[in-house]
Amino acid sequence: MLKQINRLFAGIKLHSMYTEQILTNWKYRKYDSQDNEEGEEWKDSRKDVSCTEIHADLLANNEIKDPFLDMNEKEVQWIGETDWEYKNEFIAPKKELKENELVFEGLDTFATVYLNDKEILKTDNMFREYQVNVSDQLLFGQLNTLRIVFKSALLTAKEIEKKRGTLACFNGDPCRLYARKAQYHFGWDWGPVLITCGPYKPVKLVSYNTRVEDVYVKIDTTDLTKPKVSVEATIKTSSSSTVNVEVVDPQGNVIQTFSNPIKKSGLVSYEFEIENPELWYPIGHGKQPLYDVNVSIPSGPTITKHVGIRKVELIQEEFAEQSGTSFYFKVNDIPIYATGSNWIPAHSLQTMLTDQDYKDWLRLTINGHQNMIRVWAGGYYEQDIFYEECDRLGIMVWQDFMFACGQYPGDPEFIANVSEEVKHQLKRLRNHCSITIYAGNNEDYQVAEQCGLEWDPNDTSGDYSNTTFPARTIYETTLPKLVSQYQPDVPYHPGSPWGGNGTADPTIGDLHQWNVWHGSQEKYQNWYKLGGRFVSEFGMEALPNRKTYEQCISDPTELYPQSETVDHHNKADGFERRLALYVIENIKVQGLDFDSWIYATQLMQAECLGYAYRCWRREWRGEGKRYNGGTIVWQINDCWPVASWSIIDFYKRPKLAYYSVKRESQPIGVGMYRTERRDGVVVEDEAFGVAFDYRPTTLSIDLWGVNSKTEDQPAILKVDIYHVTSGEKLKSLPDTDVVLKANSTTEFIKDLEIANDKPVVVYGRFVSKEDGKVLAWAGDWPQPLKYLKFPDRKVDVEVHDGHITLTSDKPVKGVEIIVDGKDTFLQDNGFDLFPGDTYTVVAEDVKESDKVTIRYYH
Ligand code: BMA
Repeated sequence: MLKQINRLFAGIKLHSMYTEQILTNWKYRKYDSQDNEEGEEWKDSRKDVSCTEIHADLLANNEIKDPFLDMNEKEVQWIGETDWEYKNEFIAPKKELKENELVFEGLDTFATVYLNDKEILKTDNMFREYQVNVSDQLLFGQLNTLRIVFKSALLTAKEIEKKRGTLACFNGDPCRLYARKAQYHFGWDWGPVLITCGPYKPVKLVSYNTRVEDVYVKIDTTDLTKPKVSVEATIKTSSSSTVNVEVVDPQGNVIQTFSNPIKKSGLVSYEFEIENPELWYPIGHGKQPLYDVNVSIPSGPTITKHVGIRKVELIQEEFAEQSGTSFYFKVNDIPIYATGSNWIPAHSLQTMLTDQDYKDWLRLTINGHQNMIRVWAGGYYEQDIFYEECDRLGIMVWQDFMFACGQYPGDPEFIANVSEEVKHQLKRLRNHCSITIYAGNNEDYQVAEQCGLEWDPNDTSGDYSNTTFPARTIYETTLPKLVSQYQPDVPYHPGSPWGGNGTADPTIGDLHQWNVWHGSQEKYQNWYKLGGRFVSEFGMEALPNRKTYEQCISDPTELYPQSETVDHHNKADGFERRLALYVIENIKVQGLDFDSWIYATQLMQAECLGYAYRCWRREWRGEGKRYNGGTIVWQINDCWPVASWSIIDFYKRPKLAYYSVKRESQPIGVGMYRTERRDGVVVEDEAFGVAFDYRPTTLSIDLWGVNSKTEDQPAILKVDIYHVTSGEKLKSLPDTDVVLKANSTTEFIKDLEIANDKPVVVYGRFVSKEDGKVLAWAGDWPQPLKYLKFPDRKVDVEVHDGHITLTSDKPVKGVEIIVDGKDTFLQDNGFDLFPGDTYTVVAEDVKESDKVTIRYYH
């Protein structure tokens, strides 16, 4: 018993005026409403875990097969249709402190909570925190039993749906729209149906006389040289006490202290200015200094907020030479081009993610030269560690509110529930300087358009509850009001996409460009025509790494491209046809063996996404001409092992596209684009051999430089032109002195005509004027790649500790390095090689003794 009591006390933080006990070691069982007392036997939940979910517990106890393996997902559907019960037995402290609260940081989702068999709470929103004062129910100094019944979210949502009607949506069972629960649990076009439940965030018993409930460090950055800081602490107290505030600069020097007596609950605030503060910048534009603000009460815990001082603005201004308005961010008055990714939950069961997983993912993000991540609306408001890392690393966060692809309700009760959710989340997130924009929803306006809901843009009354698009009230009234009240320093955008003349307007607002893959299934060579002011979604699928399939498919005879299990691990509508379409249009397939197909889809995805970044980033043309302000790929990650649009798979293995996006997002880059013309008219789709027009075409090249730094970059521009088939160098342009203008693109070559009688690859690079080092390089290849032949190539590879070097005698496309038998992170992969260059790929874990194989396009 002593041992058990020790274990029960393990999570307690003790201060004489304050104790906090996080409940761990839950028990669970199926809930039986008829025979509750003598229901099934209780089973131990995962040991020493405070946040859990039913699938994770059943898996840990071998009660179910791994839903990620093979097609087991189908066999675990009963879990989501079952009611579950969790129990925690804990010893409460002796009654020494007046107030005793149970704080539920997150319950997923339809829960009824009993303390010592008395109902104390009912919940219906996993994104809210609930606090219950239990001073009258708690057995002080004794064993208490907390029991939580989780009703099946699927069946509960279906019941509501039956009463209120089926609503329109893309992805998942439409009943999900009635459940304030992570929407991807209901299945998505990249995610399994795993409708889980449980105390997925900490449940804690807090006892106190006085406690600091919340701290907001509000910073007015109107004058960046002297920002006004106000530390607002929300105090709950039943006696008099003192609040202490201490402000520490990034070097660790205490720069402000305050100490004030308090007599009652409420808000206390302290105001001061910081002269010439150290400002926080997104990565690539400066440092990420953080000030610590410590708030405490005597013999209570200290609450620390790590805050960055920065000003963020969303710039939507008219152009002189184009219609519409810009859409880009300024941080501390500096325009920032956003290159980034969309983020989905990194696991179907959030509690199975570790802090290290989040750190790894965000490291991969910045390693890929990405400076923005969009927390997409169908998952969660992410865990604290996610935002802490973004603050630390300098990643701007585009934060959606959690409404995705649907016709959500908008009645007063639903709005009241959502308002509580949003207040809680804004309070939780508002000290994170990485938050750069809030957006109302994902694609709900698109649902309105496509499903013919009532959406009259001229109706600005603010109350749309009597229309078939009632949630417009949430996006256009509730949310902007709450953002301006709780976090006024961050811009709000009603939806993603949103702006202008409908969601597809390329001249105003952001755009989800899905006419490659979905929609009209354009060729990806046409990305240049498909851009917008800020492309917050676009993507292309590819299969994950072979090792990933070997991990999630146990039957080796299923490891082929069209097997039922491989297909099960792809949730996208029509994926077979669409993948085939884009591969067949572009890549010569060597065979339909698994490795060749994986490589073909990955090379195709890499080419496709690289093109998009290249074309749209070109439109960052400097002051007054920032026609495109950002490119955010769908999607960086996966929530299980699957073939999807991700550029890194579930097991954190980058696909080749991760690297093409990385190359196109470098601070200094070469951009190139070729145009074919017939009689001076641009040949578009016809160039692929569809047309019956056999008149000769001319070929011309544009070349530009990209510089995201705040200083001009002088360089020497070198351009070589090679015949692809023979590998012979046909021509070199004279070296030119150039200057890549700061924080913009600079055009250097416009419509340079080159002979079009053979397939040629143009190899462009900027080299440093000082030491001749290559600053950036790129190759522009004839399209489509499937027509090209690469006879007699010879690529030499040398493996050293920490790096691999490669040389080739002729131009080579899409070199993939595979380190046999281990997962080694490579700094580049899937790149091209040109004769005369020795290309070094850094790979920290690689050893000279490792066996390395390579493959390249043909
Ligand atoms: C987007 C997203 C997701 C979806 C993706 C791929 O528009 O918002 O809903 O997974 O398309 O279809």
